Formats: sequence, structure tokens, C-alpha cells
Amino acid sequence: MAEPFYITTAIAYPNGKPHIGHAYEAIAADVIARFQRASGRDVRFQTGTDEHGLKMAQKARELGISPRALCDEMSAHFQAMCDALNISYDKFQRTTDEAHYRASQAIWQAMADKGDLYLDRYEGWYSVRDEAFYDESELVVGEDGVKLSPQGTPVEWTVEESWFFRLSAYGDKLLALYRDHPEFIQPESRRNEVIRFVEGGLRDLSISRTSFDWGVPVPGSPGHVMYVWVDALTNYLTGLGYPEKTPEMDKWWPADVHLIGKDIVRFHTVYWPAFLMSADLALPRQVFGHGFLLHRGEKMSKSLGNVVDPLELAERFGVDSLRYFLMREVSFGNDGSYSAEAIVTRCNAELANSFGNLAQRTLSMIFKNMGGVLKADCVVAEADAALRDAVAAGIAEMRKSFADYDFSAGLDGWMRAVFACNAYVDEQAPWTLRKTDPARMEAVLMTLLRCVRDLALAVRPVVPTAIDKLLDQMGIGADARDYAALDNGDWLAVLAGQFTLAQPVGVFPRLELPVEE
Ligand code: ME8
Repeated sequence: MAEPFYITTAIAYPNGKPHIGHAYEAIAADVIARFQRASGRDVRFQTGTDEHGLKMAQKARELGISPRALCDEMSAHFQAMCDALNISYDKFQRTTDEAHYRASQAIWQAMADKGDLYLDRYEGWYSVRDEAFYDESELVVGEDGVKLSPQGTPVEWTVEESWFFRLSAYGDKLLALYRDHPEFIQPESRRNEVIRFVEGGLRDLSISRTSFDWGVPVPGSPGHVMYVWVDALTNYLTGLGYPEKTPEMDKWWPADVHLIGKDIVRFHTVYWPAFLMSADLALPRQVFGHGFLLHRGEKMSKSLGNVVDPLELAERFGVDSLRYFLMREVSFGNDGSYSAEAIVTRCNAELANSFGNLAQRTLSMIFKNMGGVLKADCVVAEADAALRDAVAAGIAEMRKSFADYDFSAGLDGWMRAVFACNAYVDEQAPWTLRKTDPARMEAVLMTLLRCVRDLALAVRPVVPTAIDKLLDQMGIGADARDYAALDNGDWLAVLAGQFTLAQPVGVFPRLELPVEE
């Protein structure tokens, strides 16, 4: 039986429409999910929206609508974004679902039963934008002398009765977790930050609020709603049916990876494992904190007017182009920059001119010069074997890098294999062999066909729609598109007897920049 693989994204605050950072995370998680499926894992992929908390309540008040109405409207935009970007999620979890209230109250109760919760008074700094409490020592002073969170957001002094979680009791256990499972926090730079933070000593965490009511009610404590992060993190369990002992809980928990952005690593690698330890639940195997996407090197902000609607980009350049660009251009884990010019340049050079052109030339030559009939028994020359080795090596490198979430390096290996094919076409010049040595021309074209197929299968998790169109034209069935098929040497022999290529249609169009840019 295939080994399960459970992947989640962060659940976004739907206090506005999704931005490109949300699209980036969803696309990266989708590429991982598709890559793992192609590699033979049984994948479950969850995403969703984080709908409670002061930030949502304040936004709704500002708009003069109920928090529920704001959530319904905006959450639908997030789900629509996932659908438009071809995100293959299995479950879209909203935290305002009834089932999520039950899950959050159950984990709360489990922590209370452990003796880890107590009632006290909270006095301290809170950032609504980050939905986070900060210690005085963590604050920075902004331009006009105002105190800001380390993320640069405004903080306010808060005093209220609150339930506390004994986080201070978990410091040593957390440090042991990071030590015994170095893979738990990735990339390495984030791991070091978290270790330093925990070594500095943990304070107990305020986990309920009394000054507003837009949240999950604390069981048995009227007037208290849960701190939004307690319920938000629990979404990863809700989607599996927790607190019921469901077959889904059994099969998928603990998660293989929580994919999140670098700004929320602390919540996922300090608070979340401590909550889970307290509730006697297994810990996720890995938390990966990706970098931020910047627009032309600048942080996105409404005041700079550079918040880009990912769906506009997808409409303008195509979903596959956007997906390829983001995975190729940004070294995963680091921050990266994007612009319309960069998308056009990258996709035209690599998808349209290099791989697209290789595929189109290969299929057209087979169509024109061999009547579209495939041959399985050509004599293989040294150059053909060498090319196939180069392609296999590039794909192996890509798969290894993808397994480590190093997408840009993986696609670099893939591109090198594409370049090797293009160099081979130029060297072998099959168009001149047509008259001089037709058997040799056929061998060259069949070598190229094999390489195009392998390269297409390899990159399919990144650009699934275009690759499926290409594979359709090549007669490769839907059940022969996983990585297991890469090792199947018989496919050409089977197709040679029963499939004829038609005139091919390009699947990676050249992109144009609109004139005003
Ligand atoms: O943090 N580039 O929600 P959120 C890349 N609700 N990623 C970015 C980004 C950018 N410019 N801006 C944001 C929350 N992100 C919580 C999560 S999980 C239990 C609760 C990422 O809408 C961000 O790092 O602010 C996070 O992983 C995700 O988008 C949602 O951010």
C-alpha cells in the first residue's frame, strides 16, 4: 500500500482578497503534493481560511458588516483562487465550520485535563495585525518613536483576564525535539532562530480573550474566546475528524509537512508542538518556513499600491507560466522578487523557446517525416545513449532537489537536460538526415521523443495543464504519467503499434508584455 503523505498550507486570514504571497504558498504546496503523488505516495492536501480574531472582527466593523458575512465573502475568494491556480487540495478547512469548534474545544479540554491551563490577568503588548503577544524586549522603536512589533506592526498595551497555557514547562522538551529531529524545522536558518528563542526562556502564553467575542468559546468559561492561534493551528486536525478517532486521523496524522511563511514559524514550531504534547497528540514531522515574495524587491503594501491580484497575473500570463516562474525564480526558503518582465523573460526563455520548442520540433518532424508513425526498434548510436543518460541524470537531480523542497535547483537540473536535447538536435540535424540516412533520422527522432516524454513527466507537477496537453498529443495515457512510468522502457514499443502522431499544437505560447509596461 502507498505510504501516506499529509501536507498543509497555512490558513490565510480572509480579511481581504488573496495576494500573490498566498498564491505562492498554495502553488508550492501543490507542487509538493503533485510531486509526492507522482512519486507514488498517497497524498492528502489541506488548505483553508483562518476566520477568527480581532483582525477579522475589526475589519468587519470597518466595513459595517458582520464578521460572518466578511468571512463567507472573502473565504470564497481564497477557495476560488485555489481552483483557478489548479491547486489539487483535498480539503478546504474553514475555522468557522461547526466541526472546527468541536475540535478546538476538544484540544483545549485535553490541555486543561493535563493541568496546563490556569486563569490569570494578562498585561502586555499585542499586535492585532500579527495576532501576536510580544515581550517588551522584542519591540522596536519606529520612526516617530512609537513601539512596533519585530514584524514592524503597531502594538497596543492590553490588560484583561485570560487563560494561560504553561508554555514555560515545555522549553526543555521543545529543545529536545529540535535536537533529536533536526528535520523538524526547515530551512536551517529558521531552525537556529527558533532554538535561540526557546533557549532564551519561554513565558506562559495567554490563550483566551475577553474584550471581544469573535472566536471559539472557551469550554466552561463564559465570556472567554480562544486566542485565535489556538483554534487556527487546530485546523490541521479538524480536517481529519479530530476529536473523533476517525480512520483519517489514524491514516494521516501526524502531518508530514506544514508549509508556512517565515513570519509564522514561531507559532508552528514552539506553540503548536507544545499544545500537541500537552494534549498527548503526535507531532508533525516537519515545518517548512518559506521566504516572502517581494514585488520588484519591495514589500507588498496597500500604501505602496503594489499589491498584485494573483488571478490577474494568471489570466495575463497563464496559470502554468505563473507556477513555473514562482518555483524556478525563487530559491525556496529565501525571499524572492517578481515582476511582469521577469515572468515573461523566464517563461519565454525556458518554457516557450527551450522545452516548448524542443517538443514542438520533435513532434512536427515525426509527423512530417515519418507520417506520425512511431518506431521502437531503431539502432541506438553512442550519441543517442549519451543524450538519454544526460536526460536521466538531469531528471534524477530534479527529483532529489524536489524531495528536499529545492525547486529552483531542481528545475535548473531539468533545464540542463533540455539544453542537452537542443544541442543534440542541432548536432544531429535530423532534417539533413532525411535524404542521406532516413534510418538514422528515425533513430534520432525516436531518441528525442523518449527524452521529451521523460522531461514532460518530470516537470508535470509544476506545469500540469500544459504537460497533460502535450502528453495527450503523444498518446501517453492518464495512467502512465507518474514517475513509475519513467522506468518503463516498453511504452514506445506499445505505442509504436497502435498510435499515430497528428500535427502537433504548441503548449507553451510565447508571452508578451503589455505595451504600457
Ligand atoms: O499568517 N510572500 O495568515 P496570513 C510569501 N492566518 N508568503 C506570504 C506573504 C508574502 N509576501 N505574505 C504572507 C496567517 N505570506 C495566519 C496563519 S496557520 C494556522 C494561520 C504567507 O493570511 C504567510 O507567511 O497572514 C502565511 O504562511 C500565509 O501566507 C498566510 O498568511
